[in-house]
Amino acid sequence: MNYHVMTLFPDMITNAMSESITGRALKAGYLALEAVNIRDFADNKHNRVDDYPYGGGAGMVMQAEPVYRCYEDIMTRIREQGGSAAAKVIYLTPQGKVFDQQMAKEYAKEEDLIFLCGHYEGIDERALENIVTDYVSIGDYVLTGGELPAMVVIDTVSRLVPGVLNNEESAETESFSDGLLEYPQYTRPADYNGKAVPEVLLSGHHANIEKWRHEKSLERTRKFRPDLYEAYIKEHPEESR
Ligand code: 6GU
Repeated sequence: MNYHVMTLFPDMITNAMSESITGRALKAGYLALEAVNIRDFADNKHNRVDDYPYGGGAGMVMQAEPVYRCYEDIMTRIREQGGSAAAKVIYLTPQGKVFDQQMAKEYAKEEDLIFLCGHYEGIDERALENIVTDYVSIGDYVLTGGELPAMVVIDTVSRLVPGVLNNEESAETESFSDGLLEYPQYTRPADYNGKAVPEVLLSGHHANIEKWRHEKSLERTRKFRPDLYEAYIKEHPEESR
């Protein structure tokens, strides 16, 4: 998977992605990441990429031309490396479709993903019309820019890319893979300040442990995410109680 991020803050992206599991996968070559500074494509000697909004109003708007030239620069490299001329361009915006695990699964099939991070009051609509294929939000709240949302999408997609997780970290039994929240986990000591680990987990009886974990998943999902619980029960009516 090759990620290309258009941003005014490239260090924010490369620094965060170089840590932990994504950092390991970048080093091992399962992932590649370039953060391209939109400011490098400014057409004036002050490297300004924003201007006042037509029609007035608060804040500044990112200009179309530097964004478009940055995109062309990235597409040239993708073509040189034999990538798809139809690479998706994901614009991070609170106006977008709310990101979920299903969207991550679809993105993980792509060879290249291009992210466009806005700042100020937004980006000139004409640049968006020309290049953006997907408008994506990460939830109903407002952030200062698209960098954190881009990293949320990249992190989520990355753990679905083959090779990124090892067997122990494997994606399979975790929250949302079957539409339920994860069951509680425990490690040593067996007694922590008078709080004991549930007996069944010490029993070595694997069928009982699986049953207990599934019950805990159901219980939690019903309590904290009734929306997910209802959807799960629709698919598995025999588990209703
Ligand atoms: Cl994608 N961008 C910004 N600026 N704020 C957000 C968001 C995106 N998703 C939720 N809030």
